[in-house]
Amino acid sequence: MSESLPAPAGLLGTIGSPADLKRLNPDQLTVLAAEIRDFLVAKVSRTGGHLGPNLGVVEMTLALHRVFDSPRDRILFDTGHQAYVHKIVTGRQEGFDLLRQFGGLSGYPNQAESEHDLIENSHASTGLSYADGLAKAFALRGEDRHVVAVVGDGALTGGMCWEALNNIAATRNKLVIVVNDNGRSYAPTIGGLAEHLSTLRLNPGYEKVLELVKDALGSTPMVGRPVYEVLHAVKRGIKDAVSPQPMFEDLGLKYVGPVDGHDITAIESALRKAKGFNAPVIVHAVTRKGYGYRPAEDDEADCLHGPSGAFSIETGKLLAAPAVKWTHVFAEELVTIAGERPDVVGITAAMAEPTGIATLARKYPDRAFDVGIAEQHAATSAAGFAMGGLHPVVAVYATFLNRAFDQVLLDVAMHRLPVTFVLDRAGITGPDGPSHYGIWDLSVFGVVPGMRIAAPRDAATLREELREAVAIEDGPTIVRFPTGAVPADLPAVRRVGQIDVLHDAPDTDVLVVAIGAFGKLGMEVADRLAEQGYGVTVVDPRWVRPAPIDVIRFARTHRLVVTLEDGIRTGGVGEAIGSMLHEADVDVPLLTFAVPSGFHPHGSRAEVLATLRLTAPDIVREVTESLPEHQPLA
Ligand SMILES: Cc1ncc(C[n+]2csc(CCOP(=O)(O)OP(=O)(O)O)c2C)c(N)n1
Repeated sequence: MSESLPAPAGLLGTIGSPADLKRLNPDQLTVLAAEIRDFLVAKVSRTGGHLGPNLGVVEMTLALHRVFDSPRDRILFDTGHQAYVHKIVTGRQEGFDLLRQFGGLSGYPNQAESEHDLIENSHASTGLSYADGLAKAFALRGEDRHVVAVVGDGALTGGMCWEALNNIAATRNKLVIVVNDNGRSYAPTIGGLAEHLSTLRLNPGYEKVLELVKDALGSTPMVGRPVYEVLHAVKRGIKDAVSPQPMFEDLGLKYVGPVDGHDITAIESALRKAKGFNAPVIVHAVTRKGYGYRPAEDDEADCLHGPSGAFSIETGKLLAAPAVKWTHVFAEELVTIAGERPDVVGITAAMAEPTGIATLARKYPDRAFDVGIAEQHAATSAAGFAMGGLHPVVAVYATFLNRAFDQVLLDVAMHRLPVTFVLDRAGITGPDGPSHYGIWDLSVFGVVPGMRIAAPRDAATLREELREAVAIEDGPTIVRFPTGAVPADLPAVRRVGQIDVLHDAPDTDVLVVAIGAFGKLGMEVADRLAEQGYGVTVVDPRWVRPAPIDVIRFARTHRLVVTLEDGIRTGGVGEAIGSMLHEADVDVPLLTFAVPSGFHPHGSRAEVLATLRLTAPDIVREVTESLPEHQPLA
């Protein structure tokens, strides 16, 4: 936890709410923007957090709060990682000392923090759908309020945005969509849309031509028709004449831009124009990620998108010594496997560096595919790769595969296709909070017929289980592991069937089934129980779905079975083991330690696990309470 910095002086110290912004003149706004950048760099350099995206939206956010009347008008942030400036001008400057820390300010909009916040979900490409529904609700209720959605060019690569635009185009609601176009997701945004936006960026006179085209064609009020027209190129002849393609106009949406998102007067006037239109409008703002802070602007990889902890203000480099992370182990092993297996390809959804697919891309550029923020497409295109004779490895954060459940179930598993999903950041991840926790995968994907899920406990088992996964050719696999530094290897004393025995005991009181990275926790529990005289066996099933059948024979010789998993209890591995034991008529009591169902607040991983009582002392207490006397089995 960082000790607090002095309260901001200067103009920033006088800004307690959006009303205070409305009193400032253009010169003062320029000074304020500079102060906000200094504030952001100073605070985030102590706590870590989303820096580059917020440095890029300073002027835009000031303009939004001057032109619109929040919270009466609703300002929505797609993804929400770029809402720090919004927090700063809505009375939350003091909270930044504890940004993303336990009990402190959330890294995303949060309704409990402020009446100015609405969307708490940090998954991308949802903002326009919320905005469409909200604007329709205001219209139906007769409320004269604007809805404003800020969406990045990266988020626009997600299909939901296009479903939303298709619907929004058919309305006449007061909805302003601000496209924050910095040309980047983490890395430069990829794909046809990105190329199209960059052409627009370079053609400031282009909008006038589009106006004429639109007036000539009239609007298209029917849901579905605008996209139909784009897809079927009804307007192709005209479109070709005014190249580049009038993408947004073809959807039937008013378009303003491109406007320089760092020119406060220009962005403000574009927003006022959009507000006055009283129907859906797209304002295309061109910004620079990391603007005004040299180390972020110069950072080719991701413009200091989200430093994970404290960093040097001078250099932008993290202060903590670099550690070998789970992601690195996966990335290196994937490259080795790809060297042996020309059929193995990698897929990432806009997160090449954070998931390690970038390492594969550097070695085998033709075999690594970034599909944009499009996890559903990633899954079904992986099915296509597999149908075409390859073995795709789709690397995503555990939390983001949830939205591709149907694709994994029916497009991949029903066809028994060899696709390996690698779920990074599984379990309780920490500072990003509830919508980034990867705690649902074991339950959600556990119900997929034919799905096999491995949960490695260390670097050695990650390498081994990844190899086993890509060797499976008759159905999909998941390999899931947590965030952060990979722990020291925890070697098995022996292997029984698929199961690794981590600790054998002469007496057989308690069988601890430790899933994945909870192997270390299982050993701590065993040590503490052994100190109290209990005989404890610790096993790691390695493959947890389908339920690990070899656990049955261990369970028969113990008085209590304890399962430990970094995922939700409902439908989790512990419950599956319970059903399996029941069906096998093994009548041994079972204690399942797992994450309770719920949306748990942010903090460090250790702090959150402690509040959930997933620590060795808590587990030992419960175990001993349920086993008052410890006599070994006869
Ligand atoms: C469904 C989903 N997939 C991946 C992510 C991870 N992610 C967070 S921000 C981001 C890039 C967003 O780019 P953009 O919308 O252009 O915003 P910028 O950071 O450039 O301001 C990604 C991929 C996410 N939040 N949600």
